[in-house]
Amino acid sequence: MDLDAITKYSALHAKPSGLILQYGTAGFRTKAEHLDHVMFRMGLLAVLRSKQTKSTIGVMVTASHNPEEDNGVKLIDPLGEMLAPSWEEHATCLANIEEQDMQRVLIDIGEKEAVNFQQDAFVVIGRDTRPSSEKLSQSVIDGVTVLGGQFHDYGMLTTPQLHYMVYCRNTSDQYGKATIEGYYQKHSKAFVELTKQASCSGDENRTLKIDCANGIGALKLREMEHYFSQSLSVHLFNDGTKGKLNHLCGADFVKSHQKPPEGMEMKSNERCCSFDGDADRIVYYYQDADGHFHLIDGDKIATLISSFLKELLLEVGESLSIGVVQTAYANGNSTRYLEEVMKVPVYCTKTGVKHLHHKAQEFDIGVYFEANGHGTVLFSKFAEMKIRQLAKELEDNKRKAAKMLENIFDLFNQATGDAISDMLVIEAILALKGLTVQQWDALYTDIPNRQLKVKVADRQVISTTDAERQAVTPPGLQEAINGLVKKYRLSRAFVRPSGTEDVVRVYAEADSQESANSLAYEVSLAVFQLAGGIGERPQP
Ligand code: G16
Repeated sequence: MDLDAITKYSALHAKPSGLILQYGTAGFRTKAEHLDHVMFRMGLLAVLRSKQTKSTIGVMVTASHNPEEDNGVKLIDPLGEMLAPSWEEHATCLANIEEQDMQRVLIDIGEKEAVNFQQDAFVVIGRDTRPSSEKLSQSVIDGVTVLGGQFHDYGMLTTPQLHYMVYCRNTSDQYGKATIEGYYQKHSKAFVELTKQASCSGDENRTLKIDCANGIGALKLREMEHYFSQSLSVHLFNDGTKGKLNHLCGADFVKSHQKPPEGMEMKSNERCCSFDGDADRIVYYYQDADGHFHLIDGDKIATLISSFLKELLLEVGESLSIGVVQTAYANGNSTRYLEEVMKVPVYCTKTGVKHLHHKAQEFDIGVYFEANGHGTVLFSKFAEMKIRQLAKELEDNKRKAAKMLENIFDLFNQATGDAISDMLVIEAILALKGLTVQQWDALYTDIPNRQLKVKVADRQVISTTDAERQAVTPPGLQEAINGLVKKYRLSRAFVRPSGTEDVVRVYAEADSQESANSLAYEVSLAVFQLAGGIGERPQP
């Protein structure tokens, strides 16, 4: 390790004094102008992680659903997963130390993690379309090279595409080819194969309107669409040619405001969906003949997918275990439907794909989706082997079902939730089952709900337990929430500090939209009063 070079380069990526940042739900996120030093230091850390694991590590420069002015960075572990928790601690430590402590901390991490400094290191880098991303990804490259790491810069990619690249590279391309064409070909082939089996394929309904949040999803879909256009035609809106990233559009906007994005031409009963800024989330929706907006969120996506998988398993006569993983934001009626009607075990974890992903790995087939539309389906090695074997050995209808399972396995991104691959799976299932978006929506009715954000001086004063459903601190907050919840029928509410934005999130459900709105407002007020609210008081 050339300590002098590190000191010299580190000074070129100086940390603003007094700035403290935390590796949050999906890495570091804040205003882009505060992130240069963090990027450089994450380049250093990625090299250490790569040396330790003897694997390729990914560094993605994105702030996903956050406003365009923000940016962020996260590291991707060898199997395309989120960074291991002990390394998140190193990341936070490294991001916050002063320049003069840099050498000591790097050596400390090296010793604690038994890093062999002679080992080669390889890092792959991707970035979203934010104006700040190119320069920030250059700072990552500076960090990688000063520690002697090799790198490949993929340039602009969706976040799930970089996860895919990391996974491919560390499995010697067995999972797929670690190129953008490799990604397009693998997913499109599985999708086209699947939809060939649908009786209504080629019908004029196989058109989908997609709001791309003015982000990377538009660029990548344009490159990819000709690979699958024989089975689906996509009509892109908010493709970044005019509007601002995530502004009044995208999956986060649609889910939290429960209304259509701006810039989308919706006709009644047309199937539409929204990606977020880095294309790792998707929600569907439509407007009925009376002009009412209907949101089909991650919970309903999980329900559609798990019911289809169950049907296929029944058809092939195989009893692989299926589990569904949700978070506290899952609508109460989705959990009830999955457990009571579909008889699928459901588990609740803390917010953040990293938590859901690990729980989902406990099943042969683990379906995980956050209500905000972030999710995928994981297949165990045993399930993959079994499915491939059945697809070869079975006959007639059973073979057809096993083939579908095999294509679905190939279509789901096994590294992380992926809006493009999820969209193709959903479109295939709707085509295969001949379901309209309205029929899908009618599986169950959501309990009316509302999400709000509250600004507080320090959101870390709120700590939670029970998969974030109960507040432990500040004192009195949970009691206040309990008292408010009792005032409404079929109600539930919780609060938690966001790990991506400087806000406290409030979620409430109740028997009517008015009650859900009113409960969310009252809980917001309690947060404002008891947790040090700043700025404007919450308004009803
Ligand atoms: C990220 C995470 C998601 C999480 C979301 C909101 O999404 O990947 O798992 O649900 O942040 O997290 P929080 O409520 O802590 O702010 P994205 O799409 O922004 O990367």
